[in-house]
Amino acid sequence: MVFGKLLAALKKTRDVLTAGLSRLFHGRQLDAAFLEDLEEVLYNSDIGPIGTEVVAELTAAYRKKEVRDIGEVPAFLRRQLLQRLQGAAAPLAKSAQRPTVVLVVGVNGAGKTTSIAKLARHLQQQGHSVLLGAGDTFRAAAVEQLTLWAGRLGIPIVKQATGADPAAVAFDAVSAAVARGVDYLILDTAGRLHTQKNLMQELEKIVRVVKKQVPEAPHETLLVLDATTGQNAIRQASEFAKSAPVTGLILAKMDGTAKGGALFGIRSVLPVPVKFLGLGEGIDDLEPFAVEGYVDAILKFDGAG
Ligand SMILES: Nc1nc2c(ncn2[C@@H]2O[C@H](COP(=O)(O)OP(=O)(O)OP(=O)(O)O)[C@@H](O)[C@H]2O)c(=O)[nH]1
Ligand SMILES: [Mg+2]
Repeated sequence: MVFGKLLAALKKTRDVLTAGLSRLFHGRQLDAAFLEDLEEVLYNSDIGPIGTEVVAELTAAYRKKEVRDIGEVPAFLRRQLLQRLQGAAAPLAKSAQRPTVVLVVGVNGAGKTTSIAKLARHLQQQGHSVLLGAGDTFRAAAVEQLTLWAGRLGIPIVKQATGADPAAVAFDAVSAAVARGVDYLILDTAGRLHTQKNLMQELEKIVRVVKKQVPEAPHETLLVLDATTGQNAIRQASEFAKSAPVTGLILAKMDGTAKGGALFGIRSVLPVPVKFLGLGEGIDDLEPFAVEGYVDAILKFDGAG
């Protein structure tokens, strides 16, 4: 019931979008006034500027009489959203040579460590061996948190004391991953340093050190964004896009937020694939992103048609 979980997790996002749409469709016909109202509903849902674009497309199609009836609108919207997410899904990289190094970045509290645990579990279930690197040496208890997850999953972890140089941890972790021949090394990082600039410099240093042993690593740099923060997540995406070579996104906390539509805005500032969605705090609450599943989960509604 993979789809069932996604559908349940995205309920709030779907509700804001579909409640407005259902009201709008009731007893209306396709005309200029309807199009205006539709734009407003879409704009107020967190899909933002994409809504305006989609309505412009619909207006053009309406003028050309390609779309005549209000009953055709839901399918039109669905097609438009799917189109805008073309190429948005991609599987996690898998290097031909072990290990595949996955660096996980993001601001504090975004959901990095939890997502790492879930990702480790996901990879484990696919039959891969995994090693974790506790690169968040900044926050006390960060190493403990990851160690706890590693213990539960029975996955080895490379760590040093709080305050250690994260690049040194990364170096050790890559050495261990190479020596043990693990399939995946997942590196945690700190979300907060004294300044955002320091954070970015530290990430650059980690990348340099990782490359000393595995030149093509990290094979993935995944940015974890907290979906509940909506516009803030979009700002973070554009900040990280400037400094770190992000290869993919994990949108955490998609459950319990009405702002799951922020995914569109996030990808408009950082057009990299969405690799996973976080759907809860449990170890199994991570799903590979799939465009159709996502669009259907936010747009499934019982309006006209
Ligand atoms: N509901 C929900 N909560 C989540 C999800 N992912 C993470 N969380 C919660 O978000 C909080 C922060 O998660 P962490 O994984 O510690 O975040 P972090 O980015 O590692 O934070 P720092 O280590 O402080 O930088 C925790 O309470 C998690 O349980 C998710 O997909 N859904
Ligand atoms: Mg953490």
